[in-house]
Amino acid sequence: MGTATIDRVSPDRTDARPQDASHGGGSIDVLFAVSPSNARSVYMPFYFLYLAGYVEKYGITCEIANPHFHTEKENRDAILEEIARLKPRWVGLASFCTDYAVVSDLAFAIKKRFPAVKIVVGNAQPSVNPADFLYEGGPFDIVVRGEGELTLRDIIETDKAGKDVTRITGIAYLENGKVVQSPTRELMDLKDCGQPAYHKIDVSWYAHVNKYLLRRIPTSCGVIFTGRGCPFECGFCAANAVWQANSSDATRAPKARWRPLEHVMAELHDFEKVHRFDFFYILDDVFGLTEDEIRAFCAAYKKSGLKMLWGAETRVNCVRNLEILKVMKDAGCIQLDFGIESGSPKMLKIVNKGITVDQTYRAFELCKKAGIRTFANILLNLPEESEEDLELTHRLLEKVNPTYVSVGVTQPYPGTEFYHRYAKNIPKEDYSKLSRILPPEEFRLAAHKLNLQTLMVDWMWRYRIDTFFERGLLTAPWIYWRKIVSSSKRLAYLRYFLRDFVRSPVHYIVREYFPSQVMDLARQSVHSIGSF
Ligand code: B12
Ligand code: SF4
Repeated sequence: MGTATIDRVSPDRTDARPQDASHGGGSIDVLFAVSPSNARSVYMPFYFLYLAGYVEKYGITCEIANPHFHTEKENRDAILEEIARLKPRWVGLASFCTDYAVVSDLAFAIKKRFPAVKIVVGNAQPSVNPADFLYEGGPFDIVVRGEGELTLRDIIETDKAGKDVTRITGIAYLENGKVVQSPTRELMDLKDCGQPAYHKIDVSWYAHVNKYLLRRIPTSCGVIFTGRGCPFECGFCAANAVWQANSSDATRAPKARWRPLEHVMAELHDFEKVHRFDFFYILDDVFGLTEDEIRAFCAAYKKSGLKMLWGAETRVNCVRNLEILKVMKDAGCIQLDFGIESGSPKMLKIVNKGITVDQTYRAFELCKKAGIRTFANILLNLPEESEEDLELTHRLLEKVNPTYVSVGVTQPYPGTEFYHRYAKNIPKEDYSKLSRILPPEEFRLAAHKLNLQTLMVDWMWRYRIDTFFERGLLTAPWIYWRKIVSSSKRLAYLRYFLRDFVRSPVHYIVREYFPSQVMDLARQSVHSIGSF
């Protein structure tokens, strides 16, 4: 711990001023900079934590600029100051499609002020469409496609040795005005991956109580990955495109890999003993692809003696029987999140979800029997969706009665099957419109004519707030309360409950008596959902 990071410029901390160059002030190899639009996300920048953890093992010096100011401008300025202070040779940026404009603006600002700094960009959007980042006069020097650890290390070591970085596999670059992609790099063995570099950020900032991680119940919660990749191919998801961008087409490298359990347990140990999290959430693309994986994880966790409660993201076809759910519950699992998407068999087929409505019934019934909370993710605006399809989803939800429902509006993100099939070429200038909260009509996939924004708000209210009080709290199991009472952060929890106690009735009254204002409320909250 203790390395100076830009977390020190968080406005919420009393020692919140940038450091001067007194720590040495020399240049470092790479500074990773979190997108100014993600500065207040409850999710840590996992991509940079993994990259930093890996390259550091090989003597590459790096830091993570992770400011937490409220405005994008403040965050951008803080990052620029951090570059001035640390003088990195490379700056690493990460971009989704939705923050493409923000990340591009940051890159231009970096190049303008520090023309000698080289910029490497990775993550979902550069992986699925490197050309968005490589054009004449553009600020990005190299795109890393897919899994980044091996490629980034190669880039920095090759560059340091004064050799030609364009020979490296897994990248894209601009040559004579044309985008050139080098051969795809093999996926790494996750035992070489090592631990995320938590010492590079202020983890305590992420340990604040919030209800967005273990969804809808207030927790101080760490997020962990036990593996990478997913063998399914849902039409709305670019996960395969991201990870396959790194696998050889000829060998069809395995799409799902697991970290060694001892690495996972060591990370969980630090979650509880060092960072004082009370809960953790497994954010694998799909947790529990095989029953063996679940059993091994639960056995190792029980053996570790750690006491955090946890939840995970999985699929209804991975919930195979009551016995395996009991094993999970016995190991501290309190909630499972499922992408059930729709109650219409026709929609499930179009989505290529690989699940049936019956499997959803069964999975929810088994969870209920086992006493595990259920979180159902629903998608509206699926291709060719009719009002009858929506009705079937209502019926499914009424029947399975999830503990909590989350509703999203399908968007044709680049890299997805839906993008190729329905969206064709969305100009990169329009990526920021790909919003699931306030979806624009131009990305309508549904056949019905219902207004997408109103539909979204209607469903959100119908399933999210049923009562005068935050439903998440009312449905929390007793082991949750036991955990809260025994937590060293019990006062922080109390403050959070009191805040929700006041907020929820206010939201309820607004919904009941000021329906036309509800849309405005949704508009205003779009940037704060899932943020501190
Ligand atoms: C977890 C997750 C989230 C989390 C956390 C995000 C976070 N902090 O990373 C939350 C819930 C916040 C989230 C939100 C959204 N997400 Co999301 N998310 C994911 C998910 C499931 C896993 C990402 C992850 O953390 N993987 C583990 C880490 C270690 O891997 P990684 O991030 O890919 O990083 C590796 C490589 O990409 C590469 N790399 C990444 N960055 C960099 C940078 C450099 C310099 C280098 C060299 C390499 C590199 O190296 C890393 C290590 O190998 C992916 C699906 C998937 N499986 O990829 C979707 C995914 C990335 N999300 C997606 C989308 C669309 C969104 C939203 C826009 C959805 C929405 N409208 O609300 C928002 C955008 C929020 C934002 N502006 O940041 C899309 C992206 C599509 C696209 N073309 O951009 C994906 C692919 C899923 C999908 N629907 O298709 N997401
Ligand atoms: S939505 Fe989940 S199950 Fe479907 S392809 Fe993406 S990661 Fe895999």
